Formats: sequence, structure tokens, C-alpha cells
Amino acid sequence: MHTKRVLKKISTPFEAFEPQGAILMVNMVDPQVNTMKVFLEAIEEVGIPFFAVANKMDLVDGARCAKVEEELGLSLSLIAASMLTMEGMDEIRAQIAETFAPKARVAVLGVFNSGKTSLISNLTGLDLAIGNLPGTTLEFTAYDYDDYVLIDTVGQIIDVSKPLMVSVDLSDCETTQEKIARILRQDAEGILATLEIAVPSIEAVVGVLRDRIEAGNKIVVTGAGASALVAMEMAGQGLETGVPTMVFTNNLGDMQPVSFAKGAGEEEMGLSKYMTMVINEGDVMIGISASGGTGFVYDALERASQRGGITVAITENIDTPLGQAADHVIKSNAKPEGPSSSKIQAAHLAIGHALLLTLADERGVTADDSVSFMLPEVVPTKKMGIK
Ligand SMILES: Nc1nc2c(ncn2[C@@H]2O[C@H](COP(=O)(O)OP(=O)(O)OP(=O)(O)O)[C@@H](O)[C@H]2O)c(=O)[nH]1
Ligand SMILES: [Mg+2]
Repeated sequence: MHTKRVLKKISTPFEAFEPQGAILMVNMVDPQVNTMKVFLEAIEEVGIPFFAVANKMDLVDGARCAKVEEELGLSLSLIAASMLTMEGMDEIRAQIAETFAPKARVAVLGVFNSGKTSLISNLTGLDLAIGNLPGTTLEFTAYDYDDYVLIDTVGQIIDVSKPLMVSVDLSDCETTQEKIARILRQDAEGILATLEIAVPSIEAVVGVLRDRIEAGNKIVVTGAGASALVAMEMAGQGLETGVPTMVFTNNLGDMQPVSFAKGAGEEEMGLSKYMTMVINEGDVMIGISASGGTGFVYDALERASQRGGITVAITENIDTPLGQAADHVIKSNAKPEGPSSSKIQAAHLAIGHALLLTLADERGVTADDSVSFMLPEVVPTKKMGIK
């Protein structure tokens, strides 16, 4: 039996639902151009007619459309739309009639939260499950609309030509060495693509951290699973550079005292309540989540804000509960990748290093200081057996 978590991560064979047309939904709040290009390649490979919608235009500046069109290398223009205000719906209806043959099965494609289900709901008038958590739609579903069948899809990467893709596409590698080199290179490329966009947001957070530490505050970092490892690395490096840093994760969650009473799962609030008890006015809480949808992580940021903390999200997906909960968002740009991410974690580790090493330098921490932060300090203790 699949758990919900596994289902959410299933990568989707595009051909499985025999599309005869496609509508590509681009989320203008977070266009994820590199992933959109994979969708476009897949559409091109099956050779079906399509058009693309620039959704959530109610939240962004109109000039963004032309820029994203150019980045996508599209020959046709994006239809500017909002599933909330209904902007562009008439144009979408007209474009469907113009682009697709009667009775065509039309796949609505795009990453999670791009508004695929919202579009189908607006077109059909049906009351469908819509929400800002990654993976609201977990299976393909066909709906009749006019003379067409619209297929709602899962917002995980869909790639016809790369069925074995787990994280990085290795399908055309011939030797083991080639696969290894490909993975190393892809991790590096994820970091380089992050470098292209993240420097200003990292700089802003370095400034926040410096000010707050000088004011006597501390940093608290959290994440789940692979992001827990990133959080632990950040906390470790914080301590090695003299930054008061604490870390709470759900690793070994069952051994946390809160697990007995409140639970330490991703979907439970035990950890977020527990860890935010340490947040005082002016402390900084950093939440890390590749998807941006890890329950206790975004809940911790919301709770930290309520306690007067300053919140920072490190995530690949900013149009998510985590991105929305944070005062400062650092977006990585490592996608596309398959359901078992590796490039995103590599990019998040690099972001953590950039934050803490820049901070150390700007605070004048020397190598000698750093060694002294690392040296163990000893406290006299009682002799064994003396009670
Ligand atoms: N402001 C604004 N919000 C929108 C718009 N379209 C969708 N949303 C919101 O974005 C979130 C995601 O919408 P969905 O329609 O569930 O997106 P999806 O692509 O089906 O997402 P998954 O099922 O997770 O793959 C929801 O909170 C919607 O209310 C829009 O044009 N403007
Ligand atoms: Mg959906």
C-alpha cells in the first residue's frame, strides 16, 4: 500500500493518459523555467498541440510575462490569466476551441500550485480540491468540458523520455563512471543555477543575522529528512564560527520528549510547538524544506513570528506555505529533478555555507577563533561510584 507521502512523490508517465493536447500552466509567482522546459520537451516529443497560460497574474507585475516567454524560448505567447480574478478565462476558452480537435483529451500540465485544478474548476464549474500545499492533486482525473476531456495531473515532473529518472536523468549514460560524473555535475549545476538568483536574498539574510546576533539574539534552524541534515550542518557551522545556533529536527523524532504527548511527525505540531518555546523577540528562525510544504517546518515559522521572531525560509518552491510564512525567502534554483531530490539538498547546503561563512567573515571571525570554538572544554566531574 502506498502512503500519501509516497504517492505525492510518484513521477508521472506522460503517455499513460494518452494526451491529444496539452495546456501548460506557468505559475508567475515562481515560474520554474528550467522545469517548464522539461514539460515543453515532453509535449514536443509526443507532438501534440498545446498552449501555455501565465497564471497568478493578479500577484505579479505585467512585464513579467514577456520576460518568462523569452526565458522559455516560446514561439507562441503566454495567455496572461488569473484563476482567482478570472482574467484571461475568455481567451483560454477561445484558445481551447482553436487549438484542439473536438473530443480531444487535453492534459493540464505544470508544477504543483500552478493552478491546474483551479483552471479545470473554472472551466467546468465543478467544486474540486484546490490548495497551496504541494501535491493537492495526487492522481490523474478526467473531466468533461464542452466537447473535450480535460485531464488534471500531478504536479510532479512528467517526462516521457526518461522513465527511470529518480533524481537525475541517467538514461543515456553508458558506464558507471559516466553516471557518477553526471550526478556530481548536476549537483554542481544546481548550485550554479542557485548562484544566478540567490545572492541578493542571501545577502539580505546575512544582514539580518548579523544585526540580531549583535543584539544578543540567537538562530534556530529546522528541517525534516534531508533538510534536517542541512539544518544540522548549518547549526554545526554556526557553532564553529561563534554564532549562537540551535537545531531541532524530526530525525530520531520518536526519541524526542514531545513525541510521547504530541508526536514528532511532519504533519504533527509537536515539534513546532516545542522548538518555538525557545524563540524570544528578535530571534531568527530558519526553516528549510525543498518542497516548501513540510508541515511542522512552516508551522514553526508561523509560531516563531507570533512570538516576535524573524523568519527565514530556504526552499526551492516559494509559492508554498513555507514561502508564505517567512519574512525572508531564499530560493534555490536546482530543479528540474525527479522525486528523490539531491540537487536541491546540495544547493541548500551551499546556501547554508554562504550564509554562515559570510557572516563569520563580516563579524571578523578568524581561523584561530574558529579553532577555539571547536576545541572541547572540560568540566571536572565526580568520581564513578560516588553518590
Ligand atoms: N492569487 C492567485 N492564487 C491562485 C491562482 N490560481 C490558483 N491559485 C491558488 O494557488 C494554489 C494552488 O492551486 P491549485 O489549483 O490547487 O494548483 P495545482 O496546480 O492543481 O496544484 P497541485 O494539485 O498541488 O499540483 C491554491 O491555493 C489556489 O487558490 C491565481 O490566479 N491567483
Ligand atoms: Mg491540483
